[in-house]
Amino acid sequence: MPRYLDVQAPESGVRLITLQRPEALNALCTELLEQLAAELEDAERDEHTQVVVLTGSRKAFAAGADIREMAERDLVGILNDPRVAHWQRIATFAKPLIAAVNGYALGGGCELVMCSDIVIAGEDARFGQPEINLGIIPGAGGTQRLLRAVGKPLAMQMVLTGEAIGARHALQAGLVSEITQPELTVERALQVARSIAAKAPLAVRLAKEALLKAGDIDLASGLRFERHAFTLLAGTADRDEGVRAFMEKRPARFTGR
Ligand code: DAK
Repeated sequence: MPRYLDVQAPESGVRLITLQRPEALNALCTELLEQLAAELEDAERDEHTQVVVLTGSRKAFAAGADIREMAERDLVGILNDPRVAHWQRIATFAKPLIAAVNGYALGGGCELVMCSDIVIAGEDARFGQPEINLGIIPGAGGTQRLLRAVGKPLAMQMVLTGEAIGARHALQAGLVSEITQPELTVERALQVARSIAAKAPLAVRLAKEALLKAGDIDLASGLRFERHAFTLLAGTADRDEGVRAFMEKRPARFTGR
């Protein structure tokens, strides 16, 4: 099976995953999704990895599911689709995931962006859910996460027309967190990753979990979760170290305990 990912560790605590299927604009074939899910699981188990940066090429972050592969699947194939499990594993990655996006992020590519926690986009990035042009709808969370991210009118417009939006519009709508020059996208994402990787790992993990709950559950339950997580962190060595480092006017040295 070809390897569709390039994996580097350019900074301490940071894993950089680059999608590499240029001949199909990083279309997300089953093998690529399987490799990505496995890589994220490995990163989650690895105590030296605190943050993952995910990127594609200058032309495409990912142009969606592999349409050629879709053409070969009948209804039974769709019911037993292994991609459902791969997407589930990707969407539940517990450590921070930063997408560095240039070019096309369409269909499953846009859904991959929305599974990420922080999105740094090049000025030329394009985000869209064009599935309607193929007679289908988004299948990896596109209707649900897009509406939560950008609100009803824009989500409806994007999903029902299939038309993509540019990086500035995506920033204004809340789909991305920051825009850079295209050649600086990965560098900026790594800078953000480095900053997060220097924090207390348990606090980072629980902060991500608490923030994601805000989109899923009612306010009272979310506040309860926050209180429990806050109390739990109060008993960690890293909390003692963080407070002590502040008093001693020095950088904290967190150990993940
Ligand atoms: N799949 C397969 N090949 C693709 C592809 C794709 N999505 N996108 C591009 N390619 C291939 C092209 O076929 C072409 O290959 P050759 O013909 O050279 O062999 C090569 O990449 C270069 O593409 P173009 O020649 O088309 O390049 P252009 O610059 O002219 O156009 C484009 C770029 C991105 C506008 C265009 O390629 C395009 O419209 N691509 C399709 C975009 C699209 O419709 N994406 C949505 C796919 S549906 C599921 C979860 C998720 C999904 C489904 C199920 N489950 C959990 C069950 C998601 C569905 C989708 O994403």
